[in-house]
Amino acid sequence: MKIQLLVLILSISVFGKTQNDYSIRFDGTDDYIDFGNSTDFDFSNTSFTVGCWVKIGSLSPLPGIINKSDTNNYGWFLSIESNPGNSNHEKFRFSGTSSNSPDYFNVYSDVIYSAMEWHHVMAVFENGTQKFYYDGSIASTDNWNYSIVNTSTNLILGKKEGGSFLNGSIDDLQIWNVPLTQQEIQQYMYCSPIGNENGLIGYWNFEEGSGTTAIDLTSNNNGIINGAIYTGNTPPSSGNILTIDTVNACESYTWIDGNTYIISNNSATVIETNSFGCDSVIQLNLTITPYPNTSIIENIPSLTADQFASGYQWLNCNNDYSIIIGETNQTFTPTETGNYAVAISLNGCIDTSECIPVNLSEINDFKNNFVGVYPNPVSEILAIKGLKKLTELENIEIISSKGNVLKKLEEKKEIINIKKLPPGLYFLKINLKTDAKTIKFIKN
Ligand SMILES: [Ca+2]
Ligand SMILES: [Ca+2]
Repeated sequence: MKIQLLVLILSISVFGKTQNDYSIRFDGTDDYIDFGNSTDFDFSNTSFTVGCWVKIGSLSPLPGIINKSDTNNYGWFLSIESNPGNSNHEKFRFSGTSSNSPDYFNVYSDVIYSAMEWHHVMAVFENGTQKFYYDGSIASTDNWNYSIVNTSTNLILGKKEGGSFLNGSIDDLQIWNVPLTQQEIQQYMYCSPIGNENGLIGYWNFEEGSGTTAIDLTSNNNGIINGAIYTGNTPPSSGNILTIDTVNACESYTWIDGNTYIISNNSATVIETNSFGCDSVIQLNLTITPYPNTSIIENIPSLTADQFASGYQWLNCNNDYSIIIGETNQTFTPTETGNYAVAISLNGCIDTSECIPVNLSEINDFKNNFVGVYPNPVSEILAIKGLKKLTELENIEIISSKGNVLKKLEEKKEIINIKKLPPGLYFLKINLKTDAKTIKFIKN
């Protein structure tokens, strides 16, 4: 019977991280994130949607947020309007500019911003229709039928080209090359995208927590962080809703989907509802390592593990599988009769062999059985003591002092008549299958 003594699971990740842990904070002096000058962000007259969660620390000076326009304001940008005396002063603004006349559009949030609050700003451009959504509600629209000028300016978060730096925090920056509906905007406001949604061409959730790379979860355009820092102050969005559950297991693993996997798997997914009521995808990344072979080669009294492995520990089955101190080699030779097993460690997985009985009392070696001759010197009858216990006996030889074999006995004969031998020195050689013993005697 094989007893599974030790089962080691290498490591199991702690998953369930469906919270939003970080946003990115800009100091209002010189911090920004540069996403480069990708044509992904040139829309001309094709539809797109852009926005983020934003929390402004100070409205003075009035900052840019996300910008793809040049110093002449050609291109598009999301900022806060700075125009004292204008009814839109200190409201969020989304603008695009063309070389045609009328040469720009503006859409605004409907309320003047109150500092130090998280708000969700999302703007949609369609040729002929532009909309500004503030906290998921439509705030204003414009109708403009021209193409936005494509600029060679890099896409920058945290400042307006030629304008002011942002003093505040940003999270869940998204750019889509499709016009999102209000329902979709409300959905992605709380339930963050994963990054593989159709039409999503840039999504940065700022969950790195450290470093100078803002990873684009659409894999298109990572940003280089210049001075901005991660903070734990986050908006009420779900953050990461794709969680990779990395598991290393031995032999097999039963996952939360109820399936027992016996080979590695990196595609299984389950969908759970997280604390925001959002569908949270958990994807398995499982590596299965087989247990080592635990067969034992029996060469009684020695036992040898068949498997070449990184570790061995021999165990005493008769004593509750206690460790036999110091017996950590591939081969083990017990000094007592008993039942023995070995725990074998390979690639981080440990398995234990079945117990092998070793009965030393049945072992016919000279180490465990006294064999001698008497009387010595002898005149006529030579008796061999202990011969009966040797079950592996091959033969018994009487050898002269010059090395000649004078007599060879194939049977287990305890009494030998040596009356005919001339007086002198002789040797009695007892040959076992794997051992031999020579005893000197004198014939009178
Ligand atoms: Ca975040
Ligand atoms: Ca700085």
